[in-house]
Amino acid sequence: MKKTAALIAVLMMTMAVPLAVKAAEHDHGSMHEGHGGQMAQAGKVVHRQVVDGVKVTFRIMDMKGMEMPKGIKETHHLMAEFADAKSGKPITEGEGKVKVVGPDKSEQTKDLMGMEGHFGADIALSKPGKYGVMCKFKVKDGKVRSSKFWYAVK
Ligand SMILES: [Cu+2]
Repeated sequence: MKKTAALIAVLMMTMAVPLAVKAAEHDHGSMHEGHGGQMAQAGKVVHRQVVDGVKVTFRIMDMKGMEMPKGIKETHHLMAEFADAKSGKPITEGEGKVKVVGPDKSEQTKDLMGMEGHFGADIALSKPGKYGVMCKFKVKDGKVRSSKFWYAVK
């Protein structure tokens, strides 16, 4: 009996570790509090593409009206979801970078952070016009893939 309790305690501890890591990843000083699956669905799909066997879906969510810390210039949340193009199975491990070129040619480069079911970054799309979004990402096979699209802000 005692042994079982100890085993459960160990199991709970090992389970708590990845959760703690996740929470830490989330804490990058932005709106990620309570940013779960529901919110991920709230973003509008702006680009979908299959790159070398990996399906990537980009969503952009306007953060207007959300509680943001003062002095933050980021206005939108960019989300990327990866899936195996053949099986449709989501790919939750990987890393990526995104570069956004604004209508005034200004550039911003952000790391995509692993979040619940997606990879995200906060970006500033504060001026109307066309933004070029370039994303480079690496999933478990180690191959670097890229995807780009245009996003217009009115
Ligand atoms: Cu996110």
